[in-house]
Amino acid sequence: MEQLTKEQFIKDFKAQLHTDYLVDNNEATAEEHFRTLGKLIKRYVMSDWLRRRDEIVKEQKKTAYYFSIEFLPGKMLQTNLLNLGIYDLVTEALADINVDLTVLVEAERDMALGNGGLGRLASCFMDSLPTIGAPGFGNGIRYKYGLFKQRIVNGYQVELPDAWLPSEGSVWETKKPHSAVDVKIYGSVYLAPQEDGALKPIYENVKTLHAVPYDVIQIGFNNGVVNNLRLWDVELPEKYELDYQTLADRRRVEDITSFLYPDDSSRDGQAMRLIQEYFMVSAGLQTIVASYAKMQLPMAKIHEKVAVHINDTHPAMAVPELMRILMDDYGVKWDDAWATTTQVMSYTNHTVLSEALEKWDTGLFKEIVPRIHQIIGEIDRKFVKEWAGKVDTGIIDRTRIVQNNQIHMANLAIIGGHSVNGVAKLHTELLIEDVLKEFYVLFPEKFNNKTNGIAQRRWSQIANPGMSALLDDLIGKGWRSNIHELSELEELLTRSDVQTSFYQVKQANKQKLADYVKKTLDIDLPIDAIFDVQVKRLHAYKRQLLNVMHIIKLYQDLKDDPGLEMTPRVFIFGAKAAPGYHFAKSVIKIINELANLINYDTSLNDKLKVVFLENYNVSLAELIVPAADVSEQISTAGKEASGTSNMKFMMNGALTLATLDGANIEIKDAVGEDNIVIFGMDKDAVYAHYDKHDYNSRAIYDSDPTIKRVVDAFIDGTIPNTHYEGHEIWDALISYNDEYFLLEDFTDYAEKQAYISELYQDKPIWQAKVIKNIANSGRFSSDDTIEGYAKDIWGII
Ligand code: B1H
Repeated sequence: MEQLTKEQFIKDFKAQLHTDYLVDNNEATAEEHFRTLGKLIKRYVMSDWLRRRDEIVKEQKKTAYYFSIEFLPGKMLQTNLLNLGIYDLVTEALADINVDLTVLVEAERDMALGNGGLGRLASCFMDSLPTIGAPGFGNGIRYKYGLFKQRIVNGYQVELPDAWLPSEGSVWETKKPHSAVDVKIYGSVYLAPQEDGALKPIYENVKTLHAVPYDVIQIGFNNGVVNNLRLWDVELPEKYELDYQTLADRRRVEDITSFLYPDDSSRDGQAMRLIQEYFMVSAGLQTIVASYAKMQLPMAKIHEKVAVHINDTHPAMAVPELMRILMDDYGVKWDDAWATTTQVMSYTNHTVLSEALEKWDTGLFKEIVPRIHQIIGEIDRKFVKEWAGKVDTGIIDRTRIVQNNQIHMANLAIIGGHSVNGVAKLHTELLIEDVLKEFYVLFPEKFNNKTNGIAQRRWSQIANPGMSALLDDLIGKGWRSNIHELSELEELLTRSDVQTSFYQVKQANKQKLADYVKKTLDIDLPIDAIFDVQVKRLHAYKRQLLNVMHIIKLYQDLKDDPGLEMTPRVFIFGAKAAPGYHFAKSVIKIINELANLINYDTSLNDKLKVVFLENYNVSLAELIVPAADVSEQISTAGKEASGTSNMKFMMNGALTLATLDGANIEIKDAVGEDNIVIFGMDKDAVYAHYDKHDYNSRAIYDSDPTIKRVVDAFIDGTIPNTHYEGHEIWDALISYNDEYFLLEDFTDYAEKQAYISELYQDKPIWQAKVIKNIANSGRFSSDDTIEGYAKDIWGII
């Protein structure tokens, strides 16, 4: 954008307010101020945006399209101001006319079109792609309702719809009706032989959906590059309105883009989800192929200009859909279409949990996407034929796409692409050695690792202005554009004035969070206590319950001996449970009742507090992460593919208490063993139990009185109002043999927690470790991660 002055900005801002709302600055609401600023930002970047588009077309740049059923940007105002380089200017200009930027920031609704880490990662990539100047665009769904809003009522989770989208639409998007495409579902299809011998698909009784794109600006950091996140909405095509005569018919169509499915990591196949997946894939690919066609290059070489990334299996229908478009719409022969399709496609796996590997009944495919069903059948048949006689038939049986009348989406994505990556070193190893080992026999060259990263600007400069100002003082401002300069802190680890400054910043951030807790929950948090935080989706494998067991132990210790010397602790939780995930909801109830028990027990002398923050989301994370002293990353080893909050906490100077799982291992490698606290079984120990079938939680329970007492607290009335939930949990731990090995890891966990309490007392040592973590967090920048994708997988830079 062109050079902007404060005066010009104020003029623009007031004029925009007049145009849109017919109000003067002093009459406008925060919402009106926010939208006005958003519109101005869009106006300021418009020339960059158009130039970017023209440049890609003119230079015929190879472009990557990141297909994801989830994007979780949170709020965009601050990021956009920062990346445009006008954050300070706008803050000051607004202050001059008595407008407080922080109030405008609050007025923006979180865009929560994702469940958790997977969607947030996609949004970090959307920030990093333009920042490294790469032509990389997002492709997803414009859900009218994001992830549900969580309320806690009597300790229970209640889910409310998240109507995030104002009736005027999001201020960051631009509707593009002229770029709409039609997507066909249902009906039947048969292949009619043509005179030239080719087979032409003839469709009957199909339903046509009108897919309308909304383009959301993605601004690069200080480089004039603006990319695009394309989100698709469904409309009724006027041309086909006779297909949808009743209100109910119409509602069913509108429902396609109405909400995000809230089940992080597993779900059984609902038809609507399959339609969502196909809708987004088909609309995206039709557009991409049409714009390639304009280049007048051979269709069979589309891989030279286009890369499509399949983020988890949800967009895996991209493989057969590209085949369909190339063959049916552009007359490309199967073999040529297949050769180019496999070069276009690449896939990221995000989980090893077997329940999360998507499978669909063939019947549903046949009904909803009959042509895709046919093409998948053919891909499968050719795959089996190609490998027959070359490898063990068992391998073919287990790697083929169609098995027992089910379509295995991961198999489709792997067979139909040229790259498969995991999201942390350990995770990729596990894919190769275990989960996908038979694919590794067939296609070793496809496998590679891309450890996740985070958009560091949001998680440092925006979320933690106090720390950022301190960093400017200590090492200059260079770190703001080159995060690796944080390593200059290595020289300062033991300087006591520096330690004190970081401590003061942390205390101020803790006070800010404490103020929020006071306001929302009316609980007083002592900020000299250790703020010990576990925020993430609620899932048994993430082991929030292990954290709870430790809190129960501390509570019991303090009740036994009220005079016990103990570093005060505040345990902070934030977690949404999938609405149908019974066990997870019971854990939430337990945490809330335990919090009630502990927070109002004056005999504990404020040594222990427990807080469950409702509706954990990106914005809340930006408040919580900078205030944490301890980052709980305690999943059963081998289960958490990567984790990304672990990186955010590290960058904000929390010490990580972790199992050797996911990216925790790489954090350990970055800071060294002395600057992270590791406990529990590693992946080999976990796998040894699987191999030998020798885990016995009851034996541990029977032989360890401390553990027995903690586990029994779930059923002996210690925690009020949890009769039902307590028994459910006791049963999971004892009767059902503790699937995630909490009991085995408990003792080490509690010991390492005691060690942390001791460590915190020694400020110089603690602070040196804190600074060491910040100094080494630069390697988890998503700018670097995405550069790896762009070079190694997509070949776009
Ligand atoms: C991750 C999911 C996921 N892995 C299915 N898998 C979903 C799977 O709605 N669905 O159907 C939703 C989400 N999410 C997470 O991805 C991993 O658990 C994290 O460890 C990882 O950091 C994150 C990003 O790679």
